[in-house]
Amino acid sequence: MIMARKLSKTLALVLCAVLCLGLCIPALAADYPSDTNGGGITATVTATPDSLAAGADGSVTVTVVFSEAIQCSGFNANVSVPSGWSTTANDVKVNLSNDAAQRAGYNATQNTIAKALSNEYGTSGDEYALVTGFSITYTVTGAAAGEQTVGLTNLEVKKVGLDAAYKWAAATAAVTVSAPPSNAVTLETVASAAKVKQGESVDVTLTLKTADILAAGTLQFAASDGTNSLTISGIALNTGIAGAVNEGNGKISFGKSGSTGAANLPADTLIATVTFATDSATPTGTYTVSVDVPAGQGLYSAANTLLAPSFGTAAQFEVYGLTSIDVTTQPDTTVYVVGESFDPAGMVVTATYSDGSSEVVPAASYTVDPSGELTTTGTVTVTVTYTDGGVTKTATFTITVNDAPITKGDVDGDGSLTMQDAQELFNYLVGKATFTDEQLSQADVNSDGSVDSADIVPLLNLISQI
Ligand SMILES: [Ca+2]
Ligand SMILES: [Ca+2]
Repeated sequence: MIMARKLSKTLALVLCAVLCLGLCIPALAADYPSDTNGGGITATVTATPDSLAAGADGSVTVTVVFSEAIQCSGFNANVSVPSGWSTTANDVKVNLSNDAAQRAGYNATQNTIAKALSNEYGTSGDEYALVTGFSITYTVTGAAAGEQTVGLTNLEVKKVGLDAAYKWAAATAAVTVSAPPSNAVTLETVASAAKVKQGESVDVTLTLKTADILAAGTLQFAASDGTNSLTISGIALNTGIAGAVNEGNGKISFGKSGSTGAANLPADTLIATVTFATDSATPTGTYTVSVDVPAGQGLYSAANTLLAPSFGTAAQFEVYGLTSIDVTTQPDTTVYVVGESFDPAGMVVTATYSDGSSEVVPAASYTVDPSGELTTTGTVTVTVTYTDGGVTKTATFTITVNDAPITKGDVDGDGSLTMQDAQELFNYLVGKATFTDEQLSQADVNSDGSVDSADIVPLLNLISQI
């Protein structure tokens, strides 16, 4: 009893609060949704696909799904149909949770849907239709570029038993139609290498991107660093291009005289491979490839319509070259005796390029001067020469070349060959002097094992060479 009293008291308070709110805010007292946002029921709209290629034919299906099934007696709405798109009565359908079939109800001419469901589903209780959403199938022919709005506007779903409806100003989705118009052609170039050493060549391929078929045209190729243009050493045309003419100076023409269907190149076709040449005089730097339609010329489709060319990202490549060489490791031997030959063993020569790169030069690739027997004594400059890409650079370093030690003829042992040595030999031969073993070794100039008169002429010859 006590609990019942408390419950009655609580109910009374709640009723009082509801009445007060109803008096203060009459709108909340309405027992049906009258706003245009579905009265709290959300409508999720999906378009599939949500994008199309301009000019394309196809279909787009739009589905409207309510966040909860609405027990209703009927509905009406406008169907948003973009220009050029179309639907028929059977393309717009209502989805019902209590009926596997979809119900059509559409006035295709007026782009409206309206349907009284109560006639079909009875007028009371669970017999009423439970609407879960709608579906619309559009037929698209030659889609126009731009963003198109599809779906339902001013949608009203009538609630059973009430002279009111759930309303949505729009239950629509956007379909983007984006692609080059059919009369556009994009020319894309790709370089075979990002870097080209002076003296080398680079191939650049040109690919056509278009929805049309290319039948005729004239194109002008170039590669420039902004000041200097490279020489074009060759153009290889797609074998599918009929009547193609290499006009020289980087210009090609095909399908001449406006003849339609001369080339009939489909989209994404490789048009040409252009070879740009460089030499040792080519300025280093970044070169950008351009492909232009010469003034007064054009590109034509198979239908002989003039195409509007645009150009994708232009190919770029860097021309670089030899800037210097350095002896980064000295040779193992830097001191020689006259008559010996310079030996580069152990020497490392490094080449540096304009792009900042460097590499060790193979020993077989550079030359050294002097080569052969060293004939000059003292400090001798050695020059290393290397040529790459037609560019020649040198590096120098020094070696020391000493006199050969005297092994014969220094009879008096003073470290040099003079007439005094001949005098000493003469004195020995006539018995006026005696020699030590070292003197005897030096005096045996002809190396025959004895010191005698046969050593005189060879000794005089040695002295005369000094
Ligand atoms: Ca001497
Ligand atoms: Ca001798």
